[in-house]
Amino acid sequence: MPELGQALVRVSLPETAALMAAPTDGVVVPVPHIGAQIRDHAVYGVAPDADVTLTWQTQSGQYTDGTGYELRTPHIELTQSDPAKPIPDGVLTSLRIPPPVFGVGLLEAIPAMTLAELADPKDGDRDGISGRINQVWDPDTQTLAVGRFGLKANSPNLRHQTASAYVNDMGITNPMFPEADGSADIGEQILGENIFYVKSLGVPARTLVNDPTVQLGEKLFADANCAACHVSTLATGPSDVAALAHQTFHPYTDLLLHDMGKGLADGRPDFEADGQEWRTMPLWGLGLNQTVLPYAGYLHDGRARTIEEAILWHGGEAEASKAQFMAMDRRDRAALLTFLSTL
Ligand code: HEC
Ligand SMILES: [Ca+2]
Ligand SMILES: [Ca+2]
Repeated sequence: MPELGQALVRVSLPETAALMAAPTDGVVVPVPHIGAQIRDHAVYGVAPDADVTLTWQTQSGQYTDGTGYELRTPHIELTQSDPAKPIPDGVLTSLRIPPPVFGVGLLEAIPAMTLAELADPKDGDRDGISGRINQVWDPDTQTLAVGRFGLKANSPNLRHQTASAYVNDMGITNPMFPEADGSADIGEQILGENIFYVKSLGVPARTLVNDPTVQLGEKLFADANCAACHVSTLATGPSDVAALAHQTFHPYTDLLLHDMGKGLADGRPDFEADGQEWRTMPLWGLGLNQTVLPYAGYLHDGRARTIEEAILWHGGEAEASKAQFMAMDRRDRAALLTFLSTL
């Protein structure tokens, strides 16, 4: 899939009551012989899980001022030549791009209490926004924990996130996800060093903070209620890394799940996240995404080619914010996008 670079496809079977009772799996029921993720490449001598064909469907729309735009939706088709790994009818699929990994040490050190205070699952203040915490399984502690990482917040901490990336994205077994006989490709030391590496990756500084256009954009961001989900300022609690402890920082996320409408739905639940819910994406460093990776897209599956398209895809709890963006004149839209690109 050259257009998206490292895009990957998560798969699972529709949930069954029996499996839903097991908190370790959430509601993700792995596909027999394949697991929960398609590996469309493999090392020499091993067949890939399946081939993934990606096609795009485009649709056009208009801002209130009549300016036109075009959005594209991805469609994936899985084809299987290996009869030993049949793809069952009704398989649930979810196309994903890998999110940036800087700043995650700060996100991990936000006290769970802060996230609980930001959550408003029943929309008690009736602003149309009902963020909620994903409760997920932590294999280390064998308990449910607050989900923070992953596009549906299905991972409780960087140890789990890193270990599951090793096994799912690269097929490398490790102390948290070993082989059936208990052995593993890498040990505690390599896993630990990698966790420390992502944990300590710094966040790019904001630029042009005194520029009048950027300041206008920041005001419009607040006016359109974007900050109800993309929370600008949070603080860490204690941390085993001194540099991460008690820091005030600006991630532009609440780490909570929000219903983003049918347009962005993948229909594939993950723990308590349903098929329409996604974790608010942090917006820090946004303007550098395509500097780092020129073909990087936005949103969970990279469908948005620009920051502007990413906003136009917002629906569900973010419908009112999107409507405000669509009603802005050309100058205001440009100012908001300029602000976002300086984060
Ligand atoms: C109801 C909560 C909510 C509101 C309000 C909201 N967003 Fe979002 N935003 C999200 C979620 C959730 C995602 C991730 C969607 C996905 O994974 O596909 C997201 C993704 C984004 C992205 C893509 C980031 C990336 O790295 O790909 C941008 C840009 C963005 N939002 C900007 C805005 C702006 C600007 C506003 C106000 C006009 C806004 N959002 C309002 C929840 C919200
Ligand atoms: Ca609310
Ligand atoms: Ca909700």
